Amino acid sequence: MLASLLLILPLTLLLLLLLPGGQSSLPLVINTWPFKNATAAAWSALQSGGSALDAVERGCARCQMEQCDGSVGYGGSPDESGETTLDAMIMNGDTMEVGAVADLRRIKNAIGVARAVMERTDHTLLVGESASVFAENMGFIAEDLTTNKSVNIFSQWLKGNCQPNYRKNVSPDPSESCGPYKPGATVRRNERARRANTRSHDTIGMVALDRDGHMAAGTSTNGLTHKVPGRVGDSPIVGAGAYADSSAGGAAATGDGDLMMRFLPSYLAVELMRAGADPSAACETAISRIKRHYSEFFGAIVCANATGHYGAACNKASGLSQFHYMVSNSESGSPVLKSVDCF
Ligand code: SD4
Repeated sequence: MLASLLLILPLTLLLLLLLPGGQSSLPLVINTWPFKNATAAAWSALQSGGSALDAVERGCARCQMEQCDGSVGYGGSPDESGETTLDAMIMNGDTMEVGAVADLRRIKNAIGVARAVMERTDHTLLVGESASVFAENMGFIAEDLTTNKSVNIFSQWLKGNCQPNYRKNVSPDPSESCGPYKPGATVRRNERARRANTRSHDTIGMVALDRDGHMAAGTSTNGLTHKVPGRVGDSPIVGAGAYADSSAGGAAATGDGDLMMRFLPSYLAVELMRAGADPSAACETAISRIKRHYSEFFGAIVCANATGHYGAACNKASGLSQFHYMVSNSESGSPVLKSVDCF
């Protein structure tokens, strides 16, 4: 701990001196989407002396409790069997420790369990039923994550012949029928149509920097509605959903995780900032890399460097022409809504 402090503090001071007028915009909280209360919770954690990790945990936990946009926390995005399952991750940018949970069942506080994985095990990622057992052992309460709303989404979907869904090359034809499915003929499909229901999804991804430049990042989501049970998205995957290195920067992504996780966009953005790219350019390059292969993908990313400068980028796709995100720093003193035009 002391060794990492000694390494990071001089670097932070040097970077601050290099800023115009020696101004620092630290501390900083930045998160995906207009989840203002989450930003406020993270900001107040920092203001009351909490660490960057505390800020990220509290910010994401606020969204979980408020069920931000129905896509964070309990009662949203029922899978093919009607169950809500959660993915979350938290990363310490000083020590590079990570805790994550995926396909977590029956526990509301996914980001809290992710932090417990980091602090109470030597592991990085726990999944599924075993992650829930771990959480219960660590004192998290097991409860049903189903709500009237999620039951309703699920029953409407069943009534509509399970449309849309994420199956392909199976029988019966998944574009017309519910399962159970078995392997079937290979069919070419329209990517845009297939991914139609990813567009209403708004994972929280957050990066926080305290006043001394200690950085953390994290995510929390209930994934994609009607996902195949067992599906894990980008959010709990290190370097995909989020990444933080206090000596370089932090990033957090949102969008179609099945595609985005193939490119580790958060890791890429941080490495670009390490090499000197400004946060907006780093975010744009991370998006461009995905766009090259999936021009219509739904996704966005927020980036912050070690001096508290930040940016964001998004892919222009149907339903996403502008991406909204939140920032709180020493200049604003409170959460401010920002937006960036997608390209
Ligand atoms: C996922 N990336 O599970 C999440 C969903 C999301 O905006 O962020 N949607 O794929």
